[in-house]
Amino acid sequence: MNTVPEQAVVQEGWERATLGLGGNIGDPRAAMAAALQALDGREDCRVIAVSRLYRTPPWGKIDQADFVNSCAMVETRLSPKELLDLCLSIERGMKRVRLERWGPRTIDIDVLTYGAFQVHEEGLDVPHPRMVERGFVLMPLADIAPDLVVLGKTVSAWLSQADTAGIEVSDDATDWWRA
Ligand code: PH2
Ligand code: MG
Ligand code: MG
Repeated sequence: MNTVPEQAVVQEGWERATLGLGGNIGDPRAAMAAALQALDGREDCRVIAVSRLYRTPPWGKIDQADFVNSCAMVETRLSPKELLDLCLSIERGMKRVRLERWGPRTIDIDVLTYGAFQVHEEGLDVPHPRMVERGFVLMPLADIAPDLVVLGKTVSAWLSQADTAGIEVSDDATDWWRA
């Protein structure tokens, strides 16, 4: 597993953020791989860890196809808002189709955490307010950041209380996103 060593220090001016990725239309694995490559190809953002791939039952609106989900850790010089805007522009560039809230989509990239910061702005809530109750976020996030503290508890502590029924690892590799 490519858990990031806790002692690893982030460079001055950079922050470590986590992202949740998912989709259930088309080829979500290819879409997520392309998104991570786009992030990693920038000089202001690098991907430092990626989880395994998970197949997850739909949450919130259950009459839709299973999702593929993953999480990634990045180091970035972008602000939280700039990172969100970048993720949204990558989604748009991949012609994201999203029909309704919590409904089917080709790709979704959410900013889960940004350093230890709490950000509450128009269109941006970090930590992502629902991440600690979602198995499809916590399981992949625990692959890469089990000891990350989110809203007062570690990711593994949140995971131990979460409903993970039906969630399966669909690819054990962590380099699935590389070309
Ligand atoms: N995303 C949603 C709503 N429901 N369910 C699963 N399993 N995975 C997701 O990524 C997901 C969801 C809204 O972003
Ligand atoms: Mg989402
Ligand atoms: Mg989103």
